[in-house]
Amino acid sequence: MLTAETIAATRAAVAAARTEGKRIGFVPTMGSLHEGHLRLVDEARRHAAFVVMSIFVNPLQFAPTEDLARYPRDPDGDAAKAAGRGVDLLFMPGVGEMYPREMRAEVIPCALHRRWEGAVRPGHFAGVLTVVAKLLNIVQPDIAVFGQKDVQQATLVRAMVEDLAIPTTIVVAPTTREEDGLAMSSRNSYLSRDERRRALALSRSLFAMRDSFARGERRADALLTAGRKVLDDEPTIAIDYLALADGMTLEPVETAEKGTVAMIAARVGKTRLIDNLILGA
Ligand code: PAJ
Repeated sequence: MLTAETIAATRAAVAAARTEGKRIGFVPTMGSLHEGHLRLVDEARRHAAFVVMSIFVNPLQFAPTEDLARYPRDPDGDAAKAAGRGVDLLFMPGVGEMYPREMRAEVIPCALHRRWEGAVRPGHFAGVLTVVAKLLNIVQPDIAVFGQKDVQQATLVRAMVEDLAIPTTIVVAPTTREEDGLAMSSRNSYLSRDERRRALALSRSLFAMRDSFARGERRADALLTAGRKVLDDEPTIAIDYLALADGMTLEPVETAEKGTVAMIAARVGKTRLIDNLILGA
């Protein structure tokens, strides 16, 4: 595996792969890699002969009150995992390489950024889209893979790529879960044993909604009641939202159909977790 810390070295390595006629696949991450990230690499490999991964904890997408300083970091472990999974080029820039000065231009997300995660984390998606646009410009991949786990992020990235005519195809890969259903997340490492157990209420509430949908329920309020019933058993977690949204626009729906997304965000202790499921998938 090649590694690069600069934009210039990354561009040179990608250019060399292109000269060999290889398609370029890209998986952007913030590191602290888990199986969910590595399956995105597998997905990129299905589309591309040269797979680039980036690891960059992007300060632009963290509010001053958020967990930037304590975000888990494991550069050596990550490099070993990326190499083991067949990443061809690992781009690990420092903050000074990505943001050598205050930014003079940023990406403004569409109105969708005001809902769900954006409502709780103002400025978050502007920071995400700005860094993703910059990374896509550095790597210039044919395809880039994002996780369904962050459905609003994936939806906004798709919209940006379409609206700004960025010549990269966005692929969204399914959420990887622990055996007991908990969606994998770098932030799971913050959870104590007891919090880890309580966090299962998130996926369980989504599974309850999925089961109710499978039994034929289509009314959003009834499906949400089924989800909330599970959460009522775990009153120590603080729900930010539990919602049913259109799979394309992420606007709330009153009637669910195949492709509707059930979404949840909640705080377990100090840790904020999100999860979602596509109904009927
Ligand atoms: P990060 O949280 O490290 O996630 C990197 C990618 O992995 C994202 O596309 C995310 O949706 C995906 N991912 C995380 N957990 C997953 C899981 N359990 N199953 C499937 N995919 C999963 O998301 C970011 O970083 C950043 O916002 C980034 C896009 C890199 C921009 O800074």
